[in-house]
Amino acid sequence: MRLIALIDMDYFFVACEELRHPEIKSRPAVVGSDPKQGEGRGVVMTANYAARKFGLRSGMPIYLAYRIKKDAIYLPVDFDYYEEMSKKVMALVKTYADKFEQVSIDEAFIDISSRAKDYDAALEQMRKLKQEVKDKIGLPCSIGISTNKLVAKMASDDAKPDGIKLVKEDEAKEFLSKKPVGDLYGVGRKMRKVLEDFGYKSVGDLAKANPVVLVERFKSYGAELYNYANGRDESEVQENWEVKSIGRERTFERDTSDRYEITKAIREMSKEVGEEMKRQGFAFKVVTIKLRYSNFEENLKSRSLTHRSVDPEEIAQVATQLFDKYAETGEELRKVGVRVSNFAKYKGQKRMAEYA
Ligand code: DCP
Ligand code: CA
Ligand code: CA
Repeated sequence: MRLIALIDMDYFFVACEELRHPEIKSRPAVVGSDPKQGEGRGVVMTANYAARKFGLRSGMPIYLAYRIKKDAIYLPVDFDYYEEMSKKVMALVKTYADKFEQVSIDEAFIDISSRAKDYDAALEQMRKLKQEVKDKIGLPCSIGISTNKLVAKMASDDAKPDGIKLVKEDEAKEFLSKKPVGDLYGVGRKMRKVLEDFGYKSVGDLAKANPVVLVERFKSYGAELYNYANGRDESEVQENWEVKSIGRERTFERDTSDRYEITKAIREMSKEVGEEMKRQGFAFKVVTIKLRYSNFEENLKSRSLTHRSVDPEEIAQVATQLFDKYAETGEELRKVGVRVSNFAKYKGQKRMAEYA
């Protein structure tokens, strides 16, 4: 029997902040952009559970959060620190794994089949892991355990916060069936609406649907939906997690502040990067632009997508947006660069492989 667990850190960025600022514990706290007294742009990256009680959520405009809860604690984002904590957590998680696949900064799948001979053993090991993460690192996490990745992931959502949930193979279908269709792994907001309009309100509705109809409506995605709704997922925990990057840089013949010329260069480089990425069969999650000014000052700006993408067009889009957002108007540029990073091996038509 396969046994797979998904470890996901609870309210990760704020939990990291609580660790170094214990005084904010138990108070509503948010990591995100500066709310600037309700005038701030940007969003809430995450909120602790005390803040979630007031409706504060990841992705919510920061000014809105501020209107709802002025006296919450608003903290700026410190990625380097969260990365450092993430590395510590992942190193520990790895020691419990036959196979280890990190899928985002705060989340990893592990295959524990050869170490845990049955459900009880799996539970016991994961309890120990959870305790160790708490004792050695000081952070709370939630763990889902099942016989495949899909159900392990959804079990971990159920276990939140600070819990463990085991869903046995013969319980998986029942476990999933009551969930709203939007909770099914890989179903985003748009897809949820489409599915609901077709009358599939719960995962159970999808599981009972005629697969032929689903494939007619949604092509290969329909088949995947049907399998997922029925708790079936054969995909393996992918050990060969690679982090690498592909980039291009261009130095202008003469320093320029001409937006047209610069974005044209960005688009061309994005296209090249996209082609190279395709050739290598990878997907990216982070787009970075490099701006070097006439005075040789250099500026790197990145954006992380919420999903992994293989779309070259998206590189150009994000890179141009970054340029428009961060380039100082009128400043002349000597050089501009585009880079994509944070790859996972791209396995064919895997539209639902958006774990992060
Ligand atoms: N994050 C982000 N942008 C988002 C969502 C999340 O930058 N739209 C960041 C902040 C989170 C971290 O990624 O702390 C992990 O995201 P999760 O979705 O796992 O959410 P949390 O860990 O914050 O909360 P939960 O306890 O629900 O897992
Ligand atoms: Ca999390
Ligand atoms: Ca996560």
